[in-house]
Formats: sequence, C-alpha cells, structure tokens
Amino acid sequence: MFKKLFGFGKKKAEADEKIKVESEELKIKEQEELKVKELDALKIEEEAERVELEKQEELRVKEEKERKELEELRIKEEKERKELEELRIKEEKERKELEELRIKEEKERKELEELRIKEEEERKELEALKKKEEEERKELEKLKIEEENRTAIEAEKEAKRKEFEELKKKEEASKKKGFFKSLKEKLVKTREGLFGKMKTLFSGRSVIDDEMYEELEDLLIQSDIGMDMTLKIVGELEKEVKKRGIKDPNLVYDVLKDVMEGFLIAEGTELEVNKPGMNIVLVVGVNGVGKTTTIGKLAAKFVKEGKKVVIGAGDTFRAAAIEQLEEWADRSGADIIKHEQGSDPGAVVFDTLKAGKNRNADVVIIDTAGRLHNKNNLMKELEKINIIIKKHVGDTSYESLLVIDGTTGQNGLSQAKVFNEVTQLSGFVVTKLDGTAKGGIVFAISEELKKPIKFIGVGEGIEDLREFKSKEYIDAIFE
Ligand SMILES: Nc1nc2c(ncn2[C@@H]2O[C@H](COP(=O)(O)OP(=O)(O)OP(=O)(O)O)[C@@H](O)[C@H]2O)c(=O)[nH]1
Ligand SMILES: [Mg+2]
Repeated sequence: MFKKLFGFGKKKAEADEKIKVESEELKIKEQEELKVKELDALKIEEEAERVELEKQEELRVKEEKERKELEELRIKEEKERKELEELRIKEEKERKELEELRIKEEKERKELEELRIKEEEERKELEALKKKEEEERKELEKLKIEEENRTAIEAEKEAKRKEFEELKKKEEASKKKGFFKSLKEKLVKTREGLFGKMKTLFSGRSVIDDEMYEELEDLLIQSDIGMDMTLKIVGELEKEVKKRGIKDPNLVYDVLKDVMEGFLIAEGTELEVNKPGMNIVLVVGVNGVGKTTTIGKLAAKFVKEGKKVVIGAGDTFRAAAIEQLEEWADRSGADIIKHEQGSDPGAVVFDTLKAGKNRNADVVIIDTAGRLHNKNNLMKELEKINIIIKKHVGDTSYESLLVIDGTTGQNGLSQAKVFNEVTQLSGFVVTKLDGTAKGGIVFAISEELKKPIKFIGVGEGIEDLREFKSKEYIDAIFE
C-alpha cells in the first residue's frame, strides 16, 4: 500500500505540474494573445491615424490645389484685366491716332481749301487784271480812234467852217438886200393879203377916227392875231399916234409897224447850239405841222456851218416817219440814229445821245411823234424824253422847240398852249408862213405863250427856214 499511495501521490504531483504548466502556458498564450490584440489595436489606431493623416494630407493637397487654382484664376483674371486694359489703351491710342489723323486730314483739307480759294482769288484777280488790261487796251484803242476821228472831224469841220465863212462873207456883202427881198417874196401872201389891205385902209381916208381903228381891228382879227392882241395893238397905236401928234392917216401905217414890232418878243430868238460839246435840240408839235421838215432844214443849216449833226428818229409812231427823216439826213449831210417803227422813243433818244457823244456831235436834233392820243400820254412821253436828255446835257444847251403850223390860226395856238403846259419849251418855230395870208399868228404866239419864236418856215425847200428877227419880219409883211 505505500508503494501504491506513493505511486498515486507521484502521479498526482505530475498531474498538478502538468496543470500548472498548462495554466502557465495558457497564461502566456493569453498574454501573447492580449499582446497581439494590443498590437492589432495599436495597428488599427496607427492605421486610423495614418488614414487621418492621409485625409488631412488630401485636404491640404486639395486646398493647395484650390488655392493654386484660385491663384491661377486670379492670375488669369489679372492677365485678362491687363489684356483688356492694354486693349483699351491700344484702342484709345488708335482712337487718338485716328482723331489726330482726322484733325490732320481736316487741317490738310482746310489748307487745301484755303489754297484752292487763294488760287481761285488769284485766278480771279488775274482774270480781272487781264480784263482791266483788255479794257484799258480797248479804251486806249477807242481813245486813239476817237482822237483820230476827232482830228479828222475837226479838220473837216474847219474846212467846212472856212467854206461857210467865205459863203457868209459873200452873202453878207452882196445878198443882204436880196435876203430881205427873198423873205418878202416868201411872205408875199401875208403882205399882199391883210397887211396890204391895211395900207389902203390908211391911205384911203383923210382923218384918223374911231372908224379907222375899228376897221383896223377887224383886219387884225382876220389875220389871226387874236382878240386880246388886237385890242392891245390898237390901244397902243392910238396912244402912240396921239403921243407923236400924227394927224395924217397915211403916217399911221408906220406907227402901226413900230407898235406891232414892239409886241414881238425880240429877246432869245437865237437858237443856242454853239456851246462846246453836244448841244441838244428837241422838236415837238402836233402831227403835220412840219417838225421833220424843220429838222431837215435845221440840220442842213448846222452842217453848212461846219457842225457835226446827229438826228434821232424819235417818231417811231408814224409809218414812213423814219424814211422821211432818213431822206432829210441824206440831204443835209447829218447822221441819223433810228430804231424800228413802233419801238420805244425813249430808247431812240438815249441811243442818239450816246451816238452823238461818241461821234463828237456839236448838235443832236431829236424828232418826235405828233400823234399822241391824249394830253396825259403826251405828258408822259415828253417827260420821259426830257429826263433822258437832261441826264446827258451837262454844260451844253438844251433847246426844246415847239413847231406850230402858221396856217392853222387860233386852232394851232390852242394846241401850242397844251404843249406849253406839259413841257418846258425854249421857243417856237412857225412853219408854212409862205402859205398863209394871215401871218398875224406870229403876234398871237408872242402874246399868248410869252416865249420867243426862233425860226419861221417859209417853204418846203431845204433853205426855207429863217431865223426869226422881229424887225425883218415886220419889214417883210408891211409894204
Ligand atoms: N409850204 C410849206 N410847207 C411846209 C413847211 N414846213 C413843212 N411843210 C410841209 O408840211 C408837211 C408836213 O411836214 P412834216 O415835216 O412831215 O410834218 P411833221 O410835223 O413832221 O408831221 P408828223 O411827222 O406827221 O407829225 C410836208 O408836206 C412839208 O413839206 C413850210 O414852211 N412851208
Ligand atoms: Mg414828222
């Protein structure tokens, strides 16, 4: 039995030792497992930390990237802004350059325009200068021609003047008496008519009485002297006869001659055409009185005196008036200025005066129409002509003559009064005194119109115009 207990006891201790080793081994295993766990946990933790770190790193990288991107964006924006700015500057520069170019171009355009204007002005100036030179040249030419003409005309005039002077001398020496005779011959009708009867009136009676004066009155009135003038003449005659103490009726005839001569206007009977330069004679009167004929006679007289004469055909109204005047111009040796029939008489007058000036005329004579419908018309026409003449006349003389037909008696006188009212007349021409026995009209004109008679017409011939001298006229109509 001990040996069995001891054998048992030894087996138990071995079992305990085994348990103990096993427990020890378990414990170590457990500790190792714990350690593994702890290591695992640490690993996990470390892994978590690494992950965390990685995350952080990623975030940082991301942030960094974003920052970079932002920065890049900013840089890009900045770049774009700069580019824009540069573009703006460039554009501004271009705009400025364009503006400068425009200004430059504008300036150049202006300069060109100024240059053009200047050139145009210079061209015009040149043109004007040329024109002026041309005008001056023409003027000189004209002056030269005028001077030549003038010299020629002067020479011609001088020759004619001398011729006329000689003719005049001859006439004065031998024909003075003849001239009176001729006037007497021309006025034979008047002299032998009424004035002749007067002589018998006085010679056929023995006393001077009222009857004689009454008979004289009748005769004078019949001779167209007119009532007023007759009464004046007879009144004056009575006074003069008494004053002179005349008793013999035969002697009364001579007193009557003196008295009647006293009633004729003796002043200013000469036609003034001798001033140096262009003297103008306007001839007016009703139709048929002898205006054109008188103009022809006057022109012939002046040409004969060595004057340069230009006649204006101012009667554009009557059909053959221009031709008639042309004939007279031919016959007298005067120049004629005419327009067409029916044209404006004012224009004819103007052209005649112009031609007269250009041709150095000494006398310009203007014919006018006798047929004017009424007083108003007549006045307007004459006024127009008058204005034109007055503009031209200057220092020379302007004679406005009214022609009266000596055969128309008191009727002619009343027509003359109308003219005398509408225009300023310087005197009269009494025509056709060769054809009337009533030469008394001459006295009526002097009395009624108070202006001198300058010429009398005593026939249709070119020489049948006489300067009116009261004494000569009286001598010619009295026996
Ligand atoms: N016997 C005579 N006849 C004259 C005289 N003067 C003119 N005559 C004539 O009278 C007529 C008319 O003369 P004109 O000179 O044509 O008269 P006018 O005034 O010009 O006439 P109009 O142009 O129609 O207004 C003509 O036949 C002339 O010959 C004169 O002194 N004696
Ligand atoms: Mg006429």
